[in-house]
Formats: sequence, structure tokens, C-alpha cells
Amino acid sequence: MELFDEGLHSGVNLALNVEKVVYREKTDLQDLMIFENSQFGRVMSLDGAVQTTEKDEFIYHEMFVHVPVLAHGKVSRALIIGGGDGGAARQLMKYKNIAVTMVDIDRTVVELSKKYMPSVSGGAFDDPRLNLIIADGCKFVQETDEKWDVIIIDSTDPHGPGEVLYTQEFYADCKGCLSSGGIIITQNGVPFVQESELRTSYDRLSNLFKDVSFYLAAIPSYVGGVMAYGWATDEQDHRKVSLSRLVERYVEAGIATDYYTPEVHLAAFALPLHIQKMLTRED
Ligand code: AG3
Repeated sequence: MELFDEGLHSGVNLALNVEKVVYREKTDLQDLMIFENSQFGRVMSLDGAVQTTEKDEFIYHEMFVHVPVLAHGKVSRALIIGGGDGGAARQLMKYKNIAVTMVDIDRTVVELSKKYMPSVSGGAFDDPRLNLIIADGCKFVQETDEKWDVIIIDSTDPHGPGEVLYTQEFYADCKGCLSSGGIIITQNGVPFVQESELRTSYDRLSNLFKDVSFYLAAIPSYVGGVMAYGWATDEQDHRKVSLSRLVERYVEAGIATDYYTPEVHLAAFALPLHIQKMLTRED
């Protein structure tokens, strides 16, 4: 049987059985593959790195979306940069009163996700509350004068086309698109194997925002342990929101989740010591 061999990080490879290749295409922008695996269901990879799987995407996307939305408490507009598979958009659609703009550079990812992994977007692309724009997210945030309460940067890892989405310039442009008290969340990799990415984002975001931190979740198909989401905002109270307030908001929103709970939300911000040390180490 064919093996998918990830090799995203040096010295460690994730090998997945390829039960069946569902789709494979090299677009102008990236090398995309969708295949079937007995544990993860359909898996989408870009340039040889796992992006989304049918079975564990709920963990990644629920934590990406519900943590900032419920911490903020008054989100009416959300912006997704990347996220072409529609998983983050599906989570945002669970809120009746949120309008979503999504900017992805590659239409192919959107079309293939819709066609071959429909449960990931779950109809979000047909929802009139979603405004999908196919464009370069970097240019978009430079040029728009709209504002959003939450910006979700659902990017690939910082290699190749996704690299610009980790620069200080890009973070500053995103900040320019935030309404007052707004929150930016980033996909910040798996700290055990991507320490320098964590540190770099921490330093760059800290130059711009009053409250910068990370929260964690284990995504089984991202090899190397827990993954970190970057958290950046000028409103220091968002991270200190109480459990009872979160429970109130969660119940009020009436959303169904499979990973997220208000308790998990607060616990996710507790950083193990070795990860705290990565942020403060003098190099
Ligand atoms: N965004 C995250 C990709 C992370 C890949 N890293 C890895 N395989 N360790 C993908 C888009 C999901 N909506």
C-alpha cells in the first residue's frame, strides 16, 4: 500500500496509509492531494503537509473559532484569512448573528473541499452570511478599510506561500483591520517540533499588542504533540473571562460542539513550563 510520508519537520516523519488516492493536482500555487486513511477518513495535504482530515478537523476548528468568539462575547463580524477547506467558516456559521468574510488565495482548495470533503464546510459556502473572496490575504488586509471583531489566520505552516502570513507587517495590517477590543488568532504550529515559529510569532505579536499568549489543543494528525494557537489583542480582560461568563455565553449561543467546552477553553491557556520557557529564553 502507498504511504503518505509527511516529512514537514526535520528528523520526524508522519506516515499515513493511503487506502485510496481520491484526488491529486499540482496547481500553480501548491501541490494538493486528497486521500483516504482508515483512522482519519479523507485527508487533504498541501505541499506534502497534512492540512485537514475529516475525523479530527473538529478539534482544530472548534478551538480556532469558539475560544476567541466566546472570550470576546460581542462578535458580529469575523474575518478568516486562508481556511479554504471551510472548517473555520462552518464553526462561525453556528452563531446566528455573525457575518463572515473569508479570504483564501486558492479557489481549488475551496472547490475540492466542497466536493470531496463536504462535512468539513458543512454547507458554509452556500450560506449568504459568508462572503468568500479569492485573493491574496496579505494584500487584502493592506487595502481594506473594513473592521472585524475577530481575525482567524488559518494558514499553512510558515514555508512557501504561507510564510508571509507570519510577518510583522502582516500582523500590523491585521491589527489595522480590528475593531476596538478585537482579537487575532493564529495557527502557530506544534511547539515541540516548531519552537522557533512559536518564539518568532510571540516576539512579532508582542511588538504590536498588549496581550499576547498561546493556547493549546492536541490535533492527532499534526505530529509532535500539542499545537499552539496564537492569541493577540489589546483588551486584557478577554483572556481573564470567568468560567461562569463563558458558560452563560456558550448556552446563550446555543451551539453544538464535540471538543470545545468552557472548561476546556480556560484550561487550554495553561502553558506547560517548557513552552513558557520557549517564550522567555534568551538566545
Ligand atoms: N491549517 C493548519 C495546517 C497545519 C499543518 N501542520 C501540520 N501538519 N503539522 C490548515 C487549514 C485547516 N483549515
